[in-house]
Amino acid sequence: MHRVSKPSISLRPTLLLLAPIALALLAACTPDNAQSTFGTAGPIAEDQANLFKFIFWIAVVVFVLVEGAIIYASIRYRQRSDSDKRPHQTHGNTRLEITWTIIPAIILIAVAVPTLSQIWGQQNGVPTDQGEVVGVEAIGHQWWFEFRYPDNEIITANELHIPVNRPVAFKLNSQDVIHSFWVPKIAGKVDMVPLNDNFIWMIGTEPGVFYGQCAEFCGIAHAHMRFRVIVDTEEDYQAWLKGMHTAPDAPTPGSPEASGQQLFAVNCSSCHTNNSTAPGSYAQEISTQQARWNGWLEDTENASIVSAPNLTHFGDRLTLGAGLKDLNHDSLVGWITEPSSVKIGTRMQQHAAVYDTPDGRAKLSASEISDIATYLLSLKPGTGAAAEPVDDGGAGTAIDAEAVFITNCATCHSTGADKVVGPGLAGIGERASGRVDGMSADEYIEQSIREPGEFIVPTYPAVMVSWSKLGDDTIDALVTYLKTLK
Ligand code: HEC
Ligand code: HEC
Ligand SMILES: [Cu+2]
Repeated sequence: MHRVSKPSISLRPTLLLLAPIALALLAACTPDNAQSTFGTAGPIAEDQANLFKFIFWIAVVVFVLVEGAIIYASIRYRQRSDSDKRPHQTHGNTRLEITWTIIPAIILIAVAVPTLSQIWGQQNGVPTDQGEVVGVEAIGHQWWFEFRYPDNEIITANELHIPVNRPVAFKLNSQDVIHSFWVPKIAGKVDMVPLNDNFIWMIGTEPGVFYGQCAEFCGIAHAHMRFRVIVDTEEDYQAWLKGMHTAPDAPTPGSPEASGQQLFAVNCSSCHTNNSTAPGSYAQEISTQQARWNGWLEDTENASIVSAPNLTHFGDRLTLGAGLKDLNHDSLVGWITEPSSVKIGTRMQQHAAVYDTPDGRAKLSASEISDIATYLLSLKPGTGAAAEPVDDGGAGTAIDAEAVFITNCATCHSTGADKVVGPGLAGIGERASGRVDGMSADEYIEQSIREPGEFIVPTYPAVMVSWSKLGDDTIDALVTYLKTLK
């Protein structure tokens, strides 16, 4: 025994230091942790956790037997004194070799059977015998997630509502990046790949808020993009669906919300839709999102428009910046003031005209930013007391074309010469008649509003969508108003 050397002293502090680190890392595995795969809340995650445990215990038995044999042999047959001779050396023992080939083969088969049957089961498509299936299209973006409910005509971002105990069938794809879609406690993971649809289904069996996570390194903001899956009771889910089709109450004139609404229309609505509650707005948002994306693709460096999260009923959300921060007035003010200080690599600050300043901070005063935040937080399903203030200009009453312009157009057009997303509209009355052969100024301006795709002003992106929904009277008033811009 006197030959056994003790571990050198210097190892001990290292071990002492490593122990708490290892413990801290292991603590991340407790079932309570938001992203632990052990505290499961859905059948797929549960099957996967059970399979893991099954394989783990087989591995433990193999480990104990093999390591035990090694330790036993090295103690039992160690060299005890200088006079000990080397034991007799043997080579080749058919019976032993067959044994230790067959045993691992049996173990591997035992592991393969449940693994393969689970993979098959989950690939087999969404179960149709467990309640009405909810269809969701999840789309990856740099650096956030878009969720579309085609059957309910709802678009939202970064927070997904699903009903408890009903299967949800996801179609996964991506715009410009490869993410891996993963909800650790419920199901996962499948890649979201551009130009390619992948599928996954899941069932949430407990109401609550669950973390989603991109599980594949995708770029600079990989660590800063999460999403939430909110598993609702059937009642809450139906209320959510209904709420997403209920417009918010109009802000009281003169309130911070009203000022925020105006500022949002001018500075933010080129990229963010925040009123997709009316019938038809689902299809409109999909084509608008596509137009924003085309606009960005045309000039990825200098584009002043890019596809962005839909902010309808943003005040009902729990988080900000793709699950990065809890949503409240402070965090929202921080985001609007300087998005990149919250999230590295975000395209919002890179591309929005409102951050086109020497120091990159918003061209907005602190009180303006606070008003926008107050307004966004006020966006919730309304009590139905007041109608949506936008768009119709109030049939019957005199139409305030300037107000219609500020609400719907100013986010992309200045009334002077400056380019924002589209051309500055000063002088449009004069140049309009020369744009298209045989078209009068009025005809051209009206066409620009109703069918902007018919003539694209050279060097500009084709991001403008049709505004026919404003109605004939409002469009007439807009044409008259635009011709006054000098
Ligand atoms: C050039 C397009 C663009 C403009 C203009 C723009 N944004 Fe954004 N915004 C984005 C993009 C892209 C994201 C997603 C950022 C991310 O998560 O990486 C975003 C994210 C957000 C979010 C977080 C959304 C969520 O689901 O968590 C809020 C809130 C927001 N923007 C508010 C505003 C406000 C307020 C303005 C106007 C002052 C504005 N944005 C102007 C592109 C834009
Ligand atoms: C999402 C940004 C965006 C919005 C919102 C938008 N436009 Fe445009 N608009 C553009 C762009 C970009 C162009 C130039 C490319 C083209 O011809 O489509 C343009 C072109 C035009 C033109 C032709 C200008 C010229 O010099 O020939 C007119 C007129 C016009 N828009 C009016 C409007 C009106 C009125 C509204 C509101 C009802 C509006 N736009 C809303 C982006 C937008
Ligand atoms: Cu990712």
